[in-house]
Amino acid sequence: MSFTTKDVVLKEERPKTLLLQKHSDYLASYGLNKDDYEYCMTEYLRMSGIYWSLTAMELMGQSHRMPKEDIIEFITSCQDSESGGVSASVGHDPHMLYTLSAVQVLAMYNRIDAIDVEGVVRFIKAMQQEDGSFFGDKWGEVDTRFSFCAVMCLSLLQRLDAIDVNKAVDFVLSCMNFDGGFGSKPGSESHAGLIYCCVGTLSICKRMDALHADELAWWLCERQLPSGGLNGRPEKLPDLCYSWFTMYQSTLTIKTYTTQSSLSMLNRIHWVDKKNLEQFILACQDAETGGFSDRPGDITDPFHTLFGLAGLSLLGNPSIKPVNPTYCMPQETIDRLKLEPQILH
Ligand code: GRG
Ligand code: ZN
Repeated sequence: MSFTTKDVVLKEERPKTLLLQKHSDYLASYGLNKDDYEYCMTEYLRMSGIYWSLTAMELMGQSHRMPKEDIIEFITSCQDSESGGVSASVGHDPHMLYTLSAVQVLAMYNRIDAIDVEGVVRFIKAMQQEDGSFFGDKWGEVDTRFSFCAVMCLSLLQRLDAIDVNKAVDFVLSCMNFDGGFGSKPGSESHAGLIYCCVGTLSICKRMDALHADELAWWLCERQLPSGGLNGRPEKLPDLCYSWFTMYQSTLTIKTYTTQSSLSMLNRIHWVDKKNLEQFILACQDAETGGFSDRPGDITDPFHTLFGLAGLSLLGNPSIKPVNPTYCMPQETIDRLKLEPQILH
């Protein structure tokens, strides 16, 4: 019996430099033709699409190319006056994911006044359950993603006091696995995206002490494949977005290793090879259309474009503005709001 590693091979003719102008043009023209097939098919996540595009543009110093007033008006029209939640698009059901995206966008624009803040707080508060978990919407799906949406959104509104934070933390901790990672609910498999959500929740609630940093760092290091890319869980293909979701934990937890006593373990696994990861991210650019895709050669989209740029920012690329690892928003916005998510030193 043989074991094969699922991975990709980077071609010699791949993009090796950062094509900033191309990405700015790509995002500026995205959605200009409302009849585009892809644009129509993504209506159900429009609000998050605006967050991904605007954040990417902000990180490139290009947000003036986005239609600010139209975006703010769209957000206002997506708030449901009854529940207070925000939907992905006009006439859709309000949901935690889109409520967060709306608040993130308004926070970047410094225009929180454009929505009914008390309504948002009421919506999020109503989603919290007795065990501390959160529903995504009135239909009752529970997921640690929604815990993260709740605390991030309320912290941006300076209203964390509206929910039971201790219970929210307890629920997230009940989703921790033997490997130090986290899943979507108690007993669910560890996944890099959900680890980001759970560690992010602990970071905002200043409870990073509760992490099992040793086990977590080991699991995260093992996500890097020979191509330099990272997968979201064992035996899966690498995907650019996980460079963000995993790199994030690296900045929060693995730093501890390099400065403290567990160097021996790090030396065996060499956590993430930054040079290789950078090459993988750059290879996910499309030199013709602009934008980044999940893997080299695939079709680009705003989601992977944000995480490509944010990942390069975390790797220290000087032509991209610093990104906050917890909020995935420009550090300058987080500083303006005087937010101080916890980071392990
Ligand atoms: C503010 C950046 C930011 C995010 C808000 C929505 C959200 C909070 C985080 C999403 C985290 C995430 C990507 C979770 C992944 C969920 C999951 C279990 C995906 C599995 O999908 P598959 O099976 O992918 O298609 P893999 O790569 O595992 O094959
Ligand atoms: Zn992806």
